[in-house]
Amino acid sequence: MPKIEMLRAIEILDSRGRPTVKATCSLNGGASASASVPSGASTGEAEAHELRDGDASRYGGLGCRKAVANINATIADRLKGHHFVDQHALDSALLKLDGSKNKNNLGANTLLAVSIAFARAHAVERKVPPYQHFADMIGQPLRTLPRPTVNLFSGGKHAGGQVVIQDVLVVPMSATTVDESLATVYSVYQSAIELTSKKYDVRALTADEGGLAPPFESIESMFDDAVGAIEHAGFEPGADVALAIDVASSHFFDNQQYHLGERSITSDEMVDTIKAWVTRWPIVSVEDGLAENDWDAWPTLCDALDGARTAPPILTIGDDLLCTNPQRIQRAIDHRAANALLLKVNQIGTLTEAGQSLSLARQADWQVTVSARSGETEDNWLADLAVGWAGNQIKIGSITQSERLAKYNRLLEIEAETGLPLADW
Ligand code: 2PG
Ligand code: MG
Repeated sequence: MPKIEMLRAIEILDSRGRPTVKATCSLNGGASASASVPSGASTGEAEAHELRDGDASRYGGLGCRKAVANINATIADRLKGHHFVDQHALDSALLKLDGSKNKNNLGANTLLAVSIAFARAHAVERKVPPYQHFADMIGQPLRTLPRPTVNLFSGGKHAGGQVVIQDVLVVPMSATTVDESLATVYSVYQSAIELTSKKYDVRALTADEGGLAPPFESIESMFDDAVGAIEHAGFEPGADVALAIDVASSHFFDNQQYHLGERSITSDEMVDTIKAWVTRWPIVSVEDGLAENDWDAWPTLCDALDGARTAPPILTIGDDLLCTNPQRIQRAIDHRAANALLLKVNQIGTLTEAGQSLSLARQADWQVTVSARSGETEDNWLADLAVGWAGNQIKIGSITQSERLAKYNRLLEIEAETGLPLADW
């Protein structure tokens, strides 16, 4: 049974140059491992509390020294020398120490760093790879590798705001391996650079997750350009490479209206708009098509997308809507508000709670996309988690920045090691 010998944390910087937390956990048998936590920009209201120092003179208030001190003092003092039979036991102790509903006391970023560092150290102690340990944690066998959904174009809060929707992603549909998926995405990404730099007469500039962000005239031209890039790369749109979108619509919903550039429309009109998009373009997944608290309209969207196409089926994914929170997921299941979960463990704060979210989604026969955040580190645990928890898809960002590549490269490594098949759409 693992006994915690040492817990230490330091403040490091994420891909936006903002502070975040890295924790190291050592067990008495000598196993030791670290984990760093990511951070979002287009965050949901219902996310667990991310603890920041609030001292405006340092990193504009974004420092994580309090979170680090919470680990080095409060948490280390209480957990050192204690045995934890499994992840659930460790996470329960963390939740008890925090004692608040929303991780307001110690911070979800603080708890997650410890939760994942412990999981990894435990995997080392068990002499199994982290992906195997994650699978054992939820009592499931390894099944498949997650199909990559890769950021091509960016807007919204991750770019200059020229278009309100946040991501247009490409999904290699006919690829049968991670390796082939990434080679496919590379060709599409290169042709998108070529086409958009000519069309908009700008150098290819990238947004927070590496997506291209030329001055698109409209949402529609963003979709047209994505399809153009797929064709120019020699693939058949929809059959070989499809599109997924993160509308991130909570961030342009105000006064019961969706403010789509010059147009302000109602929830019903937003559903009609999205339905028209999926009819016109080969879109197979719509994340946060509606705002996080527009609960009444979500079942209409889910129905509309369900009926829009059967092969391949269109996912109605909840991100801000669900915040990887079991209560919100249960509500969405009860109301048929979505049929897929975007799973981001830092939205909830511990692996155990994220595992509960996963299991609710699975029981409802939902698909699960395991997702990174827009602020990431070079840590690669996300790839192991997505494999261990058999995510149907993985969303990491584009294929250009090292904080993203760390995860893609880890997926390639896991593929070479396990030979697991790629998940079907
Ligand atoms: C999202 C994520 C990742 P952020 O909205 O899905 O793209 O963004 O981490 O900023 O919430
Ligand atoms: Mg999102």
